[in-house]
Amino acid sequence: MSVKVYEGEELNGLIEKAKKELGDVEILYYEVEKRGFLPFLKKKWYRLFVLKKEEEKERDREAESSEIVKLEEEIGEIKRLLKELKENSPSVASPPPPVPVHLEERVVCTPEEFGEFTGDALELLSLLVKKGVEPEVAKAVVKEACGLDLESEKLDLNTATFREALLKGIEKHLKFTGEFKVEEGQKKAFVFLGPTGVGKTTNLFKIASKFVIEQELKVGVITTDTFKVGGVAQARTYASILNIPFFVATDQKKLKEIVESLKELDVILIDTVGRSHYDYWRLGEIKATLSGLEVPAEMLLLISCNYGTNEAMEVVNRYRSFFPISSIFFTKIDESSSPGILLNVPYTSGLPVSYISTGQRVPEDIKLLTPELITNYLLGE
Ligand SMILES: Nc1nc2c(ncn2[C@@H]2O[C@H](COP(=O)(O)OP(=O)(O)OP(=O)(O)O)[C@@H](O)[C@H]2O)c(=O)[nH]1
Ligand SMILES: [Mg+2]
Repeated sequence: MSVKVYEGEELNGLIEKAKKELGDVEILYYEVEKRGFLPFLKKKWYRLFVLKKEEEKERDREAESSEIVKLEEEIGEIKRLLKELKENSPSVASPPPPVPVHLEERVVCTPEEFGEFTGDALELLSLLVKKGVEPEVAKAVVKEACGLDLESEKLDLNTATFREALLKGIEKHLKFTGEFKVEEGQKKAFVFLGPTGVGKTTNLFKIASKFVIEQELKVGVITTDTFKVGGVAQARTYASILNIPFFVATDQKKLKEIVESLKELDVILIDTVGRSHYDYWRLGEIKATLSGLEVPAEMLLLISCNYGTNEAMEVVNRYRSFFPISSIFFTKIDESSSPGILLNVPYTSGLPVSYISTGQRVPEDIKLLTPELITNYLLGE
């Protein structure tokens, strides 16, 4: 393969000459310069570089074959490495495919935890743990429905169904307030307490509506929440929809005055500002305002079912150190897949339970908590 150079004064003539001599050619490039001594007599001088077409093909073929050689060399090297690897590695069976793990199956009763139980009791315990019930709480509840199985010398259910067993255990270990009631002539207040956003305001109006519709009582609402932007407006709107008198108390003195002026009312519902249970200073402020309340009052602590049990117990313990909590009012069960909290918190705290809110609609999304209802949630019915 070689490049031929043609020189002359006429470019076209050079190309013709190259074609004549070499046949099919590829023009690579050309140069031009001016030759002559006198500037106005200078002539163009061309230098044409051409390549014979066959030579071009040959050049491609050469490149291709050198690529093939390179590839063959690489394949040879890979084969050699594979052979080496096979000879040097110990002969082991290939590992088994991974076993899929199902989330549900991860929660199992370990013999250490539930070693004293057998049969249906063990099955019920497993189910409760899957629903978020703490093992210790589950054991205490299930034990109430157990007798000794003579063959295995372990505890097994002595009830016909899981439902019966749970009802027995829940009735024994949990306290229920039943529907809130106010005796005739007895003025009573209900204070809605709890962390931010648990549903204090909305659920206060669900209870207000129960008093008005089911017990035909005269109800008034006081909010002490002047902190939340739009808080007063939210409460005022609900109050006007339900046609309930509504007041705002900014401090202890104001609260006392309002309550004294509401002589004709049977029930006063008090909404409070949502505060983090870690904020002792703010919880102290709520306590100071409520000290202006001089009628018998029930302190309701609202707990969202979205909380984990430890978090919920933290809320209970901190609020309890400020207020004499009379019952736990669960909220947002519709947003939770772990109803175990309904057993864990009342069992551990010893506090009675009152209601549970099941959605956002006011006033319908509320239910009275009963052993049957908790059993339904736990059994997924
Ligand atoms: N899904 C669901 N949402 C609820 C439930 N109860 C209340 N909510 C919603 O939770 C949000 C907060 O409710 P609020 O009643 O304003 O809560 P709060 O405790 O008064 O809030 P703060 O005053 O800010 O502390 C609202 O959007 C309610 O509609 C419930 O049971 N389920
Ligand atoms: Mg509120």
